[in-house]
Amino acid sequence: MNIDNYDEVFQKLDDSESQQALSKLHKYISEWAQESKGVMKKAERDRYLVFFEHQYLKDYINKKFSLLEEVRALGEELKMPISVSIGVGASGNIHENDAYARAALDMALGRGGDQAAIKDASQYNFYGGIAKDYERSTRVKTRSFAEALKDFIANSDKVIFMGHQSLDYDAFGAALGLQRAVRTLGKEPYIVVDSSPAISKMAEEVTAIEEYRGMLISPEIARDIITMNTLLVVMDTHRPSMLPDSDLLEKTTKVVVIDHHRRSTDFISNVSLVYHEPYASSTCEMATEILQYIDNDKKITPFESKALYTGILMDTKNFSVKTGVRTFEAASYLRRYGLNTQEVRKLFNMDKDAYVNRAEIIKNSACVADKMLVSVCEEAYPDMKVISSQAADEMLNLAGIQAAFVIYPMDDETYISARSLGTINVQVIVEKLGGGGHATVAGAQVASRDTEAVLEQLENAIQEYLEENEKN
Ligand SMILES: [Mn+2]
Repeated sequence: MNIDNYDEVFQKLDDSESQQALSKLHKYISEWAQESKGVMKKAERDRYLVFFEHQYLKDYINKKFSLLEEVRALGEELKMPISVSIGVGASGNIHENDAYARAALDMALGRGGDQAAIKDASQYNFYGGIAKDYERSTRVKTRSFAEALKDFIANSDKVIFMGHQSLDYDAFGAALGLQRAVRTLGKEPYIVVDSSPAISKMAEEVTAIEEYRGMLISPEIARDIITMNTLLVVMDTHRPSMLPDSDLLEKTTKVVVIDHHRRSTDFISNVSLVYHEPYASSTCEMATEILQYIDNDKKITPFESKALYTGILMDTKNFSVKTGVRTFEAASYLRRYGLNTQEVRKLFNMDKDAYVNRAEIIKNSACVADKMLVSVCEEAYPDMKVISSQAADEMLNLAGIQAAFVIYPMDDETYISARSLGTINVQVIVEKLGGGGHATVAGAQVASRDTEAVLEQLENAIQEYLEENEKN
């Protein structure tokens, strides 16, 4: 069990307040352990170990790990982001359960904390996960990651950046920013691009810049030039299934992951270095911070600052969600290095047909539950992936709407685009249909062409989600 945000919280409280809060926490945890006649040990200042018999696990599950709620209430009382994360190992022997519990706790923390994860020999199950991702003000992690990344770059023959499939401005912008550090350190950078329409305008601009000649490559070319000594930087995802070419992971010994999505159960396995911050607004925010710690004499260009800024803008919906102090600090750094915000606006101009189609999707939406809209499309419009996510985003501007879903057919499957303002966790909802993402931006691909059937599955998932969160 981990007390989340320990340093943040206890730095801000005065001595007597923090003593009181700690003893309350200790009491809650000890009472919780007694429910199963278990044993509790404080392992570190922010870590507890609890041992209990397997027969009591179902009671904890039935009560939805009531400790989470109690601690959250204490946090609200103190106006501090106090929460606990619980990792449970079950079904193995004591040795195996220890390892499962640690893995489960990592998973709970990677998903943003304030939740319980249970791991047994075959799977993970999650409970809770309501608190928002709180921003941490300490940058120790960023600095040490930047140092390590610099070493990796300097000791590799070249660097290949790879974002997720259907590359977006966040993945692409972060790669365009970080390739500057690679050049400064005297190595050749490459960026793997697919034919994603979402980034085509910026990709055109890249091809027109002399210095970038040959930098954008297809997955096929990446396979050709990668060696065991090439650094492969995976951006804006940590799931092998999301990559345009996951075989590349096997072709080098050096894989780095930079991502801000909540952790899902499939994490790239052979990573050398991970920078995973679910509280960060965007990969571009993380990349901007990293650049500040890789001491460049040669700073980023105005074009690169635009690319980074565009990713931040996309993922925060114009600085309205997941935007923290560090997001604005990153933006102000970019402005200092030549960001031209009017240039950014041109990237978002859209043609009339696309605009009309998007409006059509919004027009056809209906309430699927309180504060939630869903629009089902029988046919996909051109550039459907982009238009559907824009439509879902746009629906959040409607009064009283907290979450929006767009369902549409794509090849032999049905896709769901899900967006939320934050109070409804759409990640948890689409996970029930095999999807993923994070609390405010998520999606799923269902192996069925029957959009009505998928709508029904989504309705059930929403119902289940609402029942799970009834108390809150
Ligand atoms: Mn992103």
